[in-house]
Amino acid sequence: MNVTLQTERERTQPAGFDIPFVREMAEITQHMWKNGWDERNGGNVSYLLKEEEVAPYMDIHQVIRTITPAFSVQELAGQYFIVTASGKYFKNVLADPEGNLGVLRVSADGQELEVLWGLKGGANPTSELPTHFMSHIERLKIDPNHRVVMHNHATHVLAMTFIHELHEARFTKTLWQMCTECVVVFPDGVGIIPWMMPGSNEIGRATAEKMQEYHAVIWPQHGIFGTGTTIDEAFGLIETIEKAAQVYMLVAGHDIRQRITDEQLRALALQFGVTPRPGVIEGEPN
Ligand code: 2HA
Ligand code: ZN
Repeated sequence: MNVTLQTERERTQPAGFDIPFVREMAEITQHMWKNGWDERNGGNVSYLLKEEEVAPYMDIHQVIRTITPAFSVQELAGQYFIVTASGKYFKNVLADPEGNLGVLRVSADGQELEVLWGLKGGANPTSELPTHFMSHIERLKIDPNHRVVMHNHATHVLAMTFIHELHEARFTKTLWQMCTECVVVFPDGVGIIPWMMPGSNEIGRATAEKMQEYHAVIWPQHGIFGTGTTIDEAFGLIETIEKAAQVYMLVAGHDIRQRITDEQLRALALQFGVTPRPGVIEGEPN
């Protein structure tokens, strides 16, 4: 009886659902889509995997095909990633992980990507791969446990970039002031780059440079990049920033009768043992 049920369940699961990191990617992209952050083919995720996590589920000696990216990444040679595919819709990942996700290994010389699973039907890795890889490189220098880079078009973050000045410290302070727990969740604040062409190596370099100091980077009139040691952490960071931006968009233009004070921000940091980025609470000259 149990055997029959098991078989039935397996039959109704999309291919790949037995692989924990595939399932995690399929579920998180569905959450992002349901939040309205990933219209059409918007958004991309890359997740650094350990060889011992990958090997039980696929033949790591069987390269399905190789892809030559427009940039070389010696720093990531031999590393394994699961990534979302270019031009594919987050809406569809859950039903067809193999067509919308791919597991790749960076070749030993850092010049090629070796596809080990997925990217069915000739799909390619995300168009934002330069930003993802360059950001992984920078975050890993700071935190050896870093694993995840996540991009989406979080609605209120995007809206806020139209009406708030794009000054990192002042933008960060506004976000911290919107929800009590913000300063605790992202004490390093948010980095902001100028508007740039998506998909380019240039936006990759500019974003990665900010990643030397920030876990999250905002692309004006486009969206946000969040990073973390787990899918949950990167998602939770974006969720928290988005919530703050939503509150900002709700209160902007209204009479503010009370707010979180600078003293309260400092007290929160002390209570939760975090160090707020210097120059944010007190403001900085310029
Ligand atoms: O199309 O979000 O930034 C995917 C994107 C590009
Ligand atoms: Zn985007």
